[in-house]
Amino acid sequence: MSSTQATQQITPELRKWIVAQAEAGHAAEAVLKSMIASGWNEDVAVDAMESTLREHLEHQAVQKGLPPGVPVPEPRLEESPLYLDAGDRQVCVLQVMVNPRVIVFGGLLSDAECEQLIDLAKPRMARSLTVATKTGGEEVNADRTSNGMFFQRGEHPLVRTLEERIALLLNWPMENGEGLQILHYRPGTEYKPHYDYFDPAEPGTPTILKRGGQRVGTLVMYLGEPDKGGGTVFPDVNLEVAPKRGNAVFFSYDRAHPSTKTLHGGSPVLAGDKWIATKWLRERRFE
Ligand code: PD2
Ligand code: ZN
Repeated sequence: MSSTQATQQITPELRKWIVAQAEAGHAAEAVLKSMIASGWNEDVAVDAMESTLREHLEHQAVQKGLPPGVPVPEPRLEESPLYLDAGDRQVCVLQVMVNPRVIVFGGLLSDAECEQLIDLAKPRMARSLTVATKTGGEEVNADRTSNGMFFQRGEHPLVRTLEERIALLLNWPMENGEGLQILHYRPGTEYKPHYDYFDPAEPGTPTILKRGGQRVGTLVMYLGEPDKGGGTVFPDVNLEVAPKRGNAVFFSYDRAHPSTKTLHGGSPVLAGDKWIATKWLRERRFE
């Protein structure tokens, strides 16, 4: 820390001033410039802006009756790297969106890993179940016409390798992840738009949350690409992610609420077969 940083304190008055500037519609860049012009150290100013506006947004959300936000998985993107170190692999950052928090990765898995995962899953595929929030059990869901299976965490060396890679990439403990789920979509099948967090209003949700808390993030990895259709869509922001083999889409949600804009679905597959692996991340250790 430089001597200026050590001596410049972020006072309550400064925080109030930052909020007032934002509410008056001044762009963050302009506010930062004027802070630096009046003698604030740039790092202190950036820090003050970020923390003040984050706290302000959180305060407003809770005042509006939203559940409080919780920490979520977040890759280390501060310096806008083209590649992220995921231990045994450098993963490309293809696209980044702030709200909703959506990140598209390239080359998370090799073609051989995708094929091996499909081969391991094939003998165990059954019509996909979703968690039944009414009861806390599992049920066949008409909105999800794919076939699927779950791997236990760490059940195979490849599964373990991927889990370690994902934990490093997303900066989130491996123990907080559910077991990998594999889904197979044939032509005509889809996964209608939904939220991945458990609906707090459903009676079965408290039981589900005892095991690891809420889901706070989803990583959908594309293992087998269809010829047409099958993109992952985010209807609130009109975003569609192409289901390219080896690539993945990550999104996080810090509260179980539509304000996260994480409504998403798997578009109908029009030709060919689509295979994905989904990793859901929980707040806490999932055992
Ligand atoms: O297959 C997809 O693209 C998709 C879409 C929505 C997967 C999931 N949700 C999921 O596994 O949660
Ligand atoms: Zn989903």
